Amino acid sequence: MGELLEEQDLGHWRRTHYSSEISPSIGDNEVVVMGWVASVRDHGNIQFIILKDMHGELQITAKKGECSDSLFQMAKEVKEHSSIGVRGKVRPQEKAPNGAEIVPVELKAFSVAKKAAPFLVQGKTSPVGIDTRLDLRAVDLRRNYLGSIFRIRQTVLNSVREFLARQKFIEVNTPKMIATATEGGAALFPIFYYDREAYLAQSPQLYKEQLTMAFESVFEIGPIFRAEPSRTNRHLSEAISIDVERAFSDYNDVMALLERMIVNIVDTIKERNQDDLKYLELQLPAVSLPFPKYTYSDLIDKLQEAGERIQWGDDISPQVMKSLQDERLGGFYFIIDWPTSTKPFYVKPGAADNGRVCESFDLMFGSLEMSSGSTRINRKDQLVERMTKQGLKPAAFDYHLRVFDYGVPPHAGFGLGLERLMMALTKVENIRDATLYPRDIDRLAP
Ligand code: AMO
Repeated sequence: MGELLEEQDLGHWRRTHYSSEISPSIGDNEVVVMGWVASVRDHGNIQFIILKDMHGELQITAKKGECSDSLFQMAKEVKEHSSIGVRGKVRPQEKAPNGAEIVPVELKAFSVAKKAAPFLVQGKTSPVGIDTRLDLRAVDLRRNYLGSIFRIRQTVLNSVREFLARQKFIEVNTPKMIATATEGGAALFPIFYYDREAYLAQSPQLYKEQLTMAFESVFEIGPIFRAEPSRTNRHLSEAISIDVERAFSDYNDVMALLERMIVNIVDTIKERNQDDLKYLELQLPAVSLPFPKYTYSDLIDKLQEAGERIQWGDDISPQVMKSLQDERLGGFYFIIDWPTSTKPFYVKPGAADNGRVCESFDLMFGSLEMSSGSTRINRKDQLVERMTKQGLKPAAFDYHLRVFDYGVPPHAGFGLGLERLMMALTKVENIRDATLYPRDIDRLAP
């Protein structure tokens, strides 16, 4: 590192413009821009620095003779990923972002990159594997590719909140340290809770159901914890779930709500993330209402016809789904009416056939499960019966069962995995890239 590149404090410097606000129309006024060095190009007597900030990129052009010798030397030494500020003037430049470049008068290096990162900010694909990137995740997240992915994620979250707010839903937050399991199949993370054992919540299920008693329509966007010992590209130990629950509704009503919510998300991304879609060269999935619905029983028949050794009552794995060569199963579709035995205790069995099939659905995208939902049991005796059948001890759920003495409304809801939805929307192949700091069996840091 050269002596000129001494690190300096922010001091009185303040940004006057973001990269996106730099244009030839600024004229003769001096600007102050700040960000990170995305790339440096050395052309002998000219140094081009591409500076990246939260809104995009701009070009700094340091020409020998046009700027001071010391500034020119600094521009020569500054490395990619360094955090810098530049005071200078704007000059029209057709080839630069926004048709303008900055002619620097003063350059401040706030924090100099000590090492070359193993990946490039501007590279759409990475030369190194995901584990190397995750070890330096905050730096990895500066890559333009991930910037676009996470801006789209922000639109998804905004659009969900706006959509549900329009329908008068109340956003809630429920405890993440809990006393009992709710989702039969998924494993729990035990924790020490003072002198007792407790668990990290697998889902806000029982709380969101209870809250329909007071607020009718509730939703939560928050973490769910699943001890998933398998290493796959679609499981996280900590994921974000968009949980929705609505009183005086059944599973058909919430399926209709869910599909409209997805269409609204896709439309909102098209409207608000045009630059990101262009950069990613991304075509969002085609969505039209209503989404196709297949009953579980029909799918089992189809799978058996396709030669799969699957029985009625088995879960349908992504591997098995891949054997169906049906183009209608490429996008979003519902699998409805699952065997009651495959679903958790709170799911309402149907009226026919002694409740063999329950009022439940999975929303799929191709072979990837996006969401599960159902009509819920709202009568205490039925709930106790289902718990007992599944080998659970009703006494352990006393805190929950007790509210059923006070008029629990008929209700239904779903949980939609945010990262899974991001995989469907953005074609991210590994779920770890749809979350900032993934947690899995091998990773607890950063
Ligand atoms: P379920 O267990 O099917 O249902 O979870 C709902 C959705 O959450 C997402 N998801 C995950 N995403 C990433 N990694 C994981 N380990 C993981 N586990 C689940 C999936 C899944 O479809 N209480 C019910 C929902 C309800 O009925 O309201 C539930 O938790 O996208």
